[in-house]
Amino acid sequence: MMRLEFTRRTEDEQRQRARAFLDEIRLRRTVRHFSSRPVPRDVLEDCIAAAATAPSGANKQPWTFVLVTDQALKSRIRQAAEKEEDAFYSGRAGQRWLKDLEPFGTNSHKPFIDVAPALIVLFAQKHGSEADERHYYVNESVGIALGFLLAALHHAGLATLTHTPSPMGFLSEVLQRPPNERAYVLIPVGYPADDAEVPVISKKPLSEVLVVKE
Ligand code: IYR
Repeated sequence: MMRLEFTRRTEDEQRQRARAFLDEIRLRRTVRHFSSRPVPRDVLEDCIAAAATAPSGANKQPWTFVLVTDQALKSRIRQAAEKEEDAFYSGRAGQRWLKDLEPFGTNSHKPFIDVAPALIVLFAQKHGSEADERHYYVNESVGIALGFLLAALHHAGLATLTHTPSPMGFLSEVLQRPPNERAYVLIPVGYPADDAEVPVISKKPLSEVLVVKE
């Protein structure tokens, strides 16, 4: 064991920082219209390093981040994703799901995959590279790392989209990942296009999502 490093803050500081974070994260939007303007590699690496500080079951860190900026590779990924999405939108999803997606105006056309300057593909590791190394709470752990990553990228000034073409098996193939890994999410990263639009949505008020017992 070692001594904890912890920054103690006054309640006023806590209030100020909590509100500042809220004001900032509130402005994060899922972006589907990207500019092709390149993004600095060191910024992406710092954001991925921030994500990789996430807590995980038994600190197994059951994740791999694949950063793709190669144009040909992005195009292959787009092509494979659109093939799956064609099947999704033309039947696999079912009526109900398609109805729920209507407000977002999504379809099987996924230009953001090869227009965005970078893709981060997050893989979850079912177990370690040797099958006898167990991983625990893999979904929870990778979900937390994803949350850190989205917050870090937004904080740095970059736009993101959490894209989950389904199924995502093709990503293992195209990106040559080992069998203990499965794609968890595909994240286009970059700057919004000048004319980017987003759907009009709202978040539930705190009173609907918070239950206090005191
Ligand atoms: N993967 C599809 C469908 C889709 C599903 C949900 I749930 C969304 O919130 C958004 C899209 C697509 O990316 O179009």
